[in-house]
Amino acid sequence: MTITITAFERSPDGGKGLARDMRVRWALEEVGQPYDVRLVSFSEMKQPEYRALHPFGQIPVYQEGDLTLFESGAIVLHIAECHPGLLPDDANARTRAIMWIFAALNTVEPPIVDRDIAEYLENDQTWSQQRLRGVEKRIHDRLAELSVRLGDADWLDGGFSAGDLMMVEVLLRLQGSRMLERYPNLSAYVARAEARPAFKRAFDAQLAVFTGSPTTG
Ligand code: GTB
Repeated sequence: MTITITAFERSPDGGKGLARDMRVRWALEEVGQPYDVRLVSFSEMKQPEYRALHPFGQIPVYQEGDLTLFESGAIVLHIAECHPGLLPDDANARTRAIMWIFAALNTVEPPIVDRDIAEYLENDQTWSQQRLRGVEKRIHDRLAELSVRLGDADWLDGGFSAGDLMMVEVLLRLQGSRMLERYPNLSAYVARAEARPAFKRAFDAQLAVFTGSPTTG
């Protein structure tokens, strides 16, 4: 059955892979599932037809037969559960990998998103620098804790899993901030993930939207 995802017609990041279609593309590449991409404009995302698919008018949407999903975490989990490659077979290890997806989205990502908001949307406010410092402290607390847990392991819990995919996606949003540099093991963790052929294929596919090449994964 054909899988179709939505992505920005023009991502504000100019193809750096920071929009949330990237994590879905990467998961599909990891499990070897081909997919089509429907590019949408900001105005199209706010139309009733699109909101019928995604109530918040955002990307990504995932469609497969009569299944329509929004929320990148739910989409990646669905892909991981339907195809081998992103979740371990052992039941406990599988649940722990899912736990790491939630940890990435619920515990690590929120202050990172807050930082982008403080830096780009609130920078004209008198309190923005103070806010930025507070948010960066929260991020460093999380990174330090994550760094201790990862230690010198390659991945968070055994082999590469959807939990690592999501955690790396979240950490990648810090690129440009230099915040990861203080944690050599986290920097190496991200680099290790970026070196995966599936990551590269996904990255190139989203970049191709900007260079005019085909957008099918
Ligand atoms: N919780 C949802 C999920 O995980 O799927 C969040 C989805 C979401 O935030 N989608 C964003 C969107 O559609 C794109 S990814 N925004 C349009 C809108 O809300 O109107 C967030 C994003 C956008 C741009 C950059 N960037 O340019 O660096 C990075 C991340």
